[in-house]
Amino acid sequence: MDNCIFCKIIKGEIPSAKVYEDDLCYAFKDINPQAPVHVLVVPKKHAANVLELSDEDKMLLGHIQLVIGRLAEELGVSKTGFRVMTNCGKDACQSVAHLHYHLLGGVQMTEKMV
Ligand code: DGP
Repeated sequence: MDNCIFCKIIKGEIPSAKVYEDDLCYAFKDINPQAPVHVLVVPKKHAANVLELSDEDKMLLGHIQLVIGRLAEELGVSKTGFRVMTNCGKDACQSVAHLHYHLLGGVQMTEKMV
């Protein structure tokens, strides 16, 4: 998508601190980290959020889950714990309209999620 920040990051048109890349997804450090480990994992295919996904994306989504698990191990938070979240829409404060999963770890979080 032409005016999507994350599409531009994936294409290398905007610089990012890349953590991982394969044919289907791209992972990079969040510009405004909220934890010692704060990585965004995004599909290369543009979708605004989970509401734009369909049956044909099942394999992609499973793949992303596996990548997130592997990254948690590589980034050293798999034993201590980590949180994976995706914001969708206004009430969740989604600020970038390209589906992305926050991988957060390296700190003791609270039980509260909102
Ligand atoms: P969300 O609120 O769930 O839409 O999160 C969007 C995240 O994207 C937010 O934590 C900041 C991050 N972000 C926005 N623009 C950029 C950017 O240009 N580079 C990087 N690395 N992260 C960005």
